[in-house]
Amino acid sequence: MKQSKNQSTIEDDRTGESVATLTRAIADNMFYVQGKFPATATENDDYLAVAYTVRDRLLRRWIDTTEAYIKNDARLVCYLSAEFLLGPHLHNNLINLGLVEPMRKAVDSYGKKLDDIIEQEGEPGLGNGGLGRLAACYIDSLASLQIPAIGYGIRYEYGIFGQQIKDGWQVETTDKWLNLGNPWELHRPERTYEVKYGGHTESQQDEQGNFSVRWIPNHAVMGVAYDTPILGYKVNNTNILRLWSAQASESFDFQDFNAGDYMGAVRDKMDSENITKVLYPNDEHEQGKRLRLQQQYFFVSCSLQDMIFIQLELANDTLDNFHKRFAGQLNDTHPSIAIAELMRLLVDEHDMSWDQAWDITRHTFAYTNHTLLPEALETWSLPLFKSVLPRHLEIIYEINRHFLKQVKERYPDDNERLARMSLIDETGEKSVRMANLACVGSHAVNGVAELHTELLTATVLNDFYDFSPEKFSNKTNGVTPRRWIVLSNPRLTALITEKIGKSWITDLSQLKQLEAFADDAKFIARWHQVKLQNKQEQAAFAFNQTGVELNPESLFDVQVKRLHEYKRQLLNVLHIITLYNRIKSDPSIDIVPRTFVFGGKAAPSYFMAKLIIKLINSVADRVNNDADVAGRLKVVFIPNFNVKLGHRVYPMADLSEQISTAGLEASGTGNMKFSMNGALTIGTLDGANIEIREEVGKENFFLFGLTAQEVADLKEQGYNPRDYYDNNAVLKLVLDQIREGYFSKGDANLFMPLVDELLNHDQYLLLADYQSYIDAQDKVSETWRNQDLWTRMSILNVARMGKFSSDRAMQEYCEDIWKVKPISVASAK
Ligand code: 26Q
Repeated sequence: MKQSKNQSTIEDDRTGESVATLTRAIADNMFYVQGKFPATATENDDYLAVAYTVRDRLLRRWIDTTEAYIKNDARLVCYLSAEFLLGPHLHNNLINLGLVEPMRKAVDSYGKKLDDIIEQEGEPGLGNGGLGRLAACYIDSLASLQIPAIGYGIRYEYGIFGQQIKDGWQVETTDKWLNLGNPWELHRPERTYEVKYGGHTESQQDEQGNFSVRWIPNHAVMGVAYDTPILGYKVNNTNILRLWSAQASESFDFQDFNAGDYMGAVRDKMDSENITKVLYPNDEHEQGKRLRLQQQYFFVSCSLQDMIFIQLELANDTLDNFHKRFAGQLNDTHPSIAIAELMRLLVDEHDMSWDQAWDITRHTFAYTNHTLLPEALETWSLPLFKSVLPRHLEIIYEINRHFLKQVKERYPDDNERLARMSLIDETGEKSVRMANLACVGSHAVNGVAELHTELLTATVLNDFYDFSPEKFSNKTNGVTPRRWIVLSNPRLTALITEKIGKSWITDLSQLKQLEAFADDAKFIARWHQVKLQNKQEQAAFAFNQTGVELNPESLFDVQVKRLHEYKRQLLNVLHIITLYNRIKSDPSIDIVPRTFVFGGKAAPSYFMAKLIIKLINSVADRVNNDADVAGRLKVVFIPNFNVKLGHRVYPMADLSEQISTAGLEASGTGNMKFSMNGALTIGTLDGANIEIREEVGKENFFLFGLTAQEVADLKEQGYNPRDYYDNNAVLKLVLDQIREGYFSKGDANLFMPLVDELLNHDQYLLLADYQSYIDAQDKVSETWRNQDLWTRMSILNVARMGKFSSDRAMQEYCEDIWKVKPISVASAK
């Protein structure tokens, strides 16, 4: 800051926070960073100028943060994740800086609207769904809690595909998110590492008889860092998200292998850069794709080399203390090759003994599991693995040898157990079991909700739990209240803050204070008004986008999440058709008006999920255009559900659909976002639903369906879905209609696969839960008729959601697993 002679202060253009300075800074960035002036500026230029102005203010804090962490010899969390589903940055950063209102005025002075500029930002869709979004919430909380942390991941050139709906079907488009430039990232070419692939290994012995292994790869790729600053809420701490981008390694390919073959060399270059080209759009495991393994190893190797660089060069420490410097968290098994890679780096490249390296590795890593579906556990066939990572396969064999020796000592005559716990699956096509590797190479393993952790330790990871129960713990997921309340629901934020102040934003348990107003008629009326205004705003938006007219007074019944059979969007459809049939058989029936909202992407190769999307849109067609319905039921499918649309959807919902088959949804996090925004939940006893219901009170939650235990028992004794079809005339009619083409203009083939699956297998027990679901929905409607009661329940839901802040989750990881402490960063200004 400069001081002028008369002592009045002139703010620096890049750090000042007054309206006048921000106004100047916007023009300055437009001119000197973008080379534009008002007459040539596009809407995107307006956005970029504001974004650069915000970024300048982050960079100041980022430098202060790095200095503070180095000075304090900080212990660092390294969150390794193949996905970070960030959502747009601008609004979030303005909130965290406390600069929304000054920036609004600065933008006003150019005759523009800040809301339009915020809307202009696209989103980095570098994730599929829950797991990727969780990583984004966690890095927000870590910065807000002042925990030194780095997020490590992949800078996909194409993120999750865009979804269009054409004739009711999902059509995919590519996500060119970098096309208009990304003002939030900094290219760090000086942080570039080599990543090797393929080839073979050779062992050698030196004069002392020491054995060592040399890996002779046949290919190498360079990984270049791109850093995005992640600022905490109203603190100076600015952590980094470091994403790796693949670049061809000229020296390697051009000189060593391709002399004389210029075209071949260029092709190799293109192949190299393919590694970070595109995000795999499956949110459950897709079997054995070479490129996927290359991606995983690529970002893990870059990240570990970077951590070693930090340890040796920035912290001036030794590798003996690596595990004291870093807590490495593996977000599912996707980065679990890190265990073998750290061993390789320490033993092969830094000459450490196997035993010391293993000690360091185990103390460095911890593993979070996100799935119970046994078919979703990651494995790699041995031939594929060996051809991509021959040295790592040897290391995994060696880890396995040491490990199985211990197992054998503990369970001398239990060969079956040995076979189950082996890192190598020898039944059928031999493969590497990444979950086993992750368990063995980590000092802590956790599930993401209480039920999930219970089932994990009782089923898929039971042997590992038996072997080392002390490693296992539960860490129930959470979501960040900054993005999922403050940013997305300004009306609710204002009302809450008016009543209880703003401490809830960083201590969500403070919402408890709202309970005192749950019976206050005036407060109830205002709460109701907030929800209604949110619905009106989104109804207007939807009308604008699609021409569909929504009734804001109707009950907004919402299910947004990836399309999956186990998430049972189809059960929701069965309910809609049931209501429709009630109207058809008595058009004058008194029925609660409902708007059914769906959103979510189906993996492009997932036939059944795509057919469910088509069914939703076909039912919408029929219901929305039937004169008998008279607008009392509306069905809409929001195309391309993403973080940005989430900002609109959660605040407008009255009812949150969390209806997965019990025992299959590890946690769910959308369930938390809805309830925090005042929606009531209709749900099964699955994932975090159970804990949400415990917190908000069972009288404020619409429960239905079989428990996980009952599901298992029913399957055990032989489940026959046809029994339910034969014994329930209402259900029978619904299924017959779908089958006979009632929703497909007479085409009796179209939806046959869906009905066939329900009648012959019904793997996810929709028919078993149907009646219970309908009964619960009827109770929902009944409750809705008493609007004051409904609103009271809504208030109590929000008041009691404190537990589900990602701040709480991160604090638990910090204390129980990572053993890291906050470091507060003073302002340099
Ligand atoms: C793996 C290998 C190859 C290709 C793709 C994948 C892959 C990618 C993404 C496998 C799984 C995912 C994502 C899984 C996921 O999002 N799981 C969800 O995690 C949430 C956060 O813990 C939970 O709330 C959800 O219950 C869980 O389904």
